[in-house]
Amino acid sequence: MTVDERHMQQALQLAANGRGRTSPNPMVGAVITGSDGQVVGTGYHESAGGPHAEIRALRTAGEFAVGGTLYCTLEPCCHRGRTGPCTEEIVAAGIRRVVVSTLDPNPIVQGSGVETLRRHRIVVDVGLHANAARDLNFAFFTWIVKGRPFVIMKVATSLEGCFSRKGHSRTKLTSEMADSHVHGLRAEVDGIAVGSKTVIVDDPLLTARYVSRDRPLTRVVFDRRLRVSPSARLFGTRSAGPIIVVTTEAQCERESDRVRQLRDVGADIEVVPEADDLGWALQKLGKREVTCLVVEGGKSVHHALWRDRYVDRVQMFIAPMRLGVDGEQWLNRDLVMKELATVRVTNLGPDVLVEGDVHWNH
Ligand code: AOF
Ligand code: ZN
Repeated sequence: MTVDERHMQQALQLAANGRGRTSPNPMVGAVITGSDGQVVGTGYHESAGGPHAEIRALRTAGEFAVGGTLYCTLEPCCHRGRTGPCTEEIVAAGIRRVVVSTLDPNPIVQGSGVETLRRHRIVVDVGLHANAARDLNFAFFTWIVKGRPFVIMKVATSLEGCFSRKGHSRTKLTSEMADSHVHGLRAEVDGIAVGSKTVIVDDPLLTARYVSRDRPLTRVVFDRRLRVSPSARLFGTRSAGPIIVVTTEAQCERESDRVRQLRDVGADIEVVPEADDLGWALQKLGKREVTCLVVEGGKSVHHALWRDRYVDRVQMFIAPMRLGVDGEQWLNRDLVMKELATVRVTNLGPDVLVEGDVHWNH
């Protein structure tokens, strides 16, 4: 490993300290070496609104940054957002060289951070460990470019690909170990979505349990026909974060009483057109700064998201049991598998998690 690679590796590790806390901002890490090559400063972005990674690293380095090199997992920004432009401070600190892992796809940055640094005669190298830097921020990269959240389609199935027993409420398939993994995943995303049938049949809480999470979790119910009841347990969890019911304009007019009752129990109603309702819903969630959404079912929501190519990642938990003739099939698992570009398999006690990114969105 070269010296540059080693320092960028450290910057990537630092960036990951912000996991689950930086949204809607990316995770970013920075390392500064002084003119003698020794590490003199480190930092990472802790939360949106707080100082950027570079600024924190510059603060720890102080005057030792003069003549030094900055390693940064994302192109330094040159705009004024919640905080000021990093490029100005890098220049003012006397940094001589900047090694950037990947450009910032934010349309207001997108290469101009690098240009600004070069205009000030700072040597800039781009592309070291770029894939790792992009993997770290898959959600941010999708959201900032497409305006919609990164969509994870999550399902638990039996060996033969069934997700529940026909006509039964709540079929328990996975083990406790898989369940705690799911709650860990919920701690990192911005939102969880389900279809109205899942709320009616399973009456889930949709909260992140057994893990620490200190920011709100947005819960979304896709409910074109406004069937969800204001007495669903979900509406008792308003303190965990917003609860958004997505429905159509026509249904809102027809069911004005239901709309009022849902608002009374704390739901936000998002109205979308009939055509491409999911696409509109995702854009509206994007505007609410939901950068990563896990869709936990049911089958019809999964089917529609898959058909319209909004799924970015698939997570299939497979339990070692068969439901036989009683079982209700999920989507065609073989067809879904064929579209996955990268597949990872993890053992979770008796269950297996098969996870992959869908090639058409990558
Ligand atoms: C960096 N370093 O650590 C981060 C960056 O509202 P602001 O001022 O925090 O700016 C947010 C944008 O800045 C965000 O959309 C992304 O483009 C970039 N994030 N940039 O140089 C950092 N977190
Ligand atoms: Zn910045």
